Amino acid sequence: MTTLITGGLVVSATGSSLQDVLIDGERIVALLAPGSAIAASVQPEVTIDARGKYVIPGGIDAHTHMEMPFGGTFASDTFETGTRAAAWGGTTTIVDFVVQAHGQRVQDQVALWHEKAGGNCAVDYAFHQIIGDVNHESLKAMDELIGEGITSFKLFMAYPGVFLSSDGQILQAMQAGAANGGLIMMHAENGSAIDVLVQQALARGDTSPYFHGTSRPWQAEQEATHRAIMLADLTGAPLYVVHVSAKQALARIAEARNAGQNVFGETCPQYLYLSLEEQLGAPGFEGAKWVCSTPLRSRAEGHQDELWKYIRTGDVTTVSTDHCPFCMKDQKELGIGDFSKIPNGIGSVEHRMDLLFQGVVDGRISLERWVDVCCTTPARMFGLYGKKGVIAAGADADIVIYDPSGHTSIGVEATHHMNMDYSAWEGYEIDGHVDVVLSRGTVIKDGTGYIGSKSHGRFVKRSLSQNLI
Ligand code: DUC
Ligand code: ZN
Ligand code: ZN
Repeated sequence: MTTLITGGLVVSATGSSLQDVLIDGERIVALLAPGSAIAASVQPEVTIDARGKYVIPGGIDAHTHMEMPFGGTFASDTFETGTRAAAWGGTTTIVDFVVQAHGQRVQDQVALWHEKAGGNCAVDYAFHQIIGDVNHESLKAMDELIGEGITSFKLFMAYPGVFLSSDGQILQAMQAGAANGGLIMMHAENGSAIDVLVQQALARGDTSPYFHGTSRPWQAEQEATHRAIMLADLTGAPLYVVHVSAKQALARIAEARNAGQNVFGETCPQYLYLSLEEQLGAPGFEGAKWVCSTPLRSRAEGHQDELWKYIRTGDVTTVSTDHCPFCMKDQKELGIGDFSKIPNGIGSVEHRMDLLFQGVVDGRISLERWVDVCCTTPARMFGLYGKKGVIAAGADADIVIYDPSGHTSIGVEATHHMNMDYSAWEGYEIDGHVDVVLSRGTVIKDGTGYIGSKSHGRFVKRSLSQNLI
């Protein structure tokens, strides 16, 4: 089947131009100058009119947790519901985290994740590996996983007793990464200090969701970020710091990058738009909707504006969602009277492309930077580039036709397709709209809605990062 997307403005990370995009089967085969003799000679089976719209690579959300076990419950989106929501929102690849906790075998967990995702995904998917128990066997598994297309490994400096690695364990895992080329991803918060602050807050009777934020202060994030950077420097491992929310942590990342170190920062839409005061501080138990870690930061301290700035400077390398949704009923409610029992996470996989496009409309980032942080650099960062993240001959035809004159109202009733009983983004109005979404040449969302299938998405083996300095 051949498809020609005509008349759209093709936006890449480096520039924008009017081009027709020719697709044959699952791949892009050519970009054609509109009105040229060659373009006129093409007789596609399907033509999609993209005049007045942007034609961009499908979004890559490099940080999701479908069905993640957390705090005695599971993230409420399955691979089926979560990837369908991703498709609605113009994300055509997710990279989800296989979880290895203490006492578990890495390879057993990888098999479990393949079982959960296989045959259930609306869009293509890949995996990172969480190493929650660094030991001889899991270090050996890191080498094996590189050959299986799982080329990045997340470690935790938070959650003592569950996922936290000691500095010695981090050092060992980084040495393994430096040797095998894998990318070390870090949840950088000082978990031991935070645990004491949490216990002290609860003892004072400060039990509401707001105190989740105040017991995870920016100092705990900056300190851990600094420690991770130093250990990476010591071992020569590249380092990707996930879900950075504190401006001070990003300043440290920027400093390491300026010194030439292979250090990268990721942030998420919630840290760009939402705050400690407005969301976590909402009346009663409402703030539980926004309990995630790292936490939302104070607007008075100006973290949000600084994070946008770091997207412009390039020190924020990618914007992912850390999609880890929980319903209020029976899930977030586990923490009524004790914020430390609220499952951590926010659902945004459906809204990332729109929320970041609003940053373009608001003059915070350029059109090209939008595509760069949401599509192209995630592909390069995680060994998907060429196949994903770019509109070029030979690439998978993962394409979003985005309407800058359209409108998207976000909310549970309005547009939401994630398996959640609330929206962290209720009432957000976006000056743009995901019109048509193609995954490997197949239209999976059009003006009528989602028209894909759960058997469409395939596991993508990733190569080593293509984005090191
Ligand atoms: N942070 C979250 O908010 N949820 C899942 C895990 C994490 O690190
Ligand atoms: Zn994390
Ligand atoms: Zn996460």
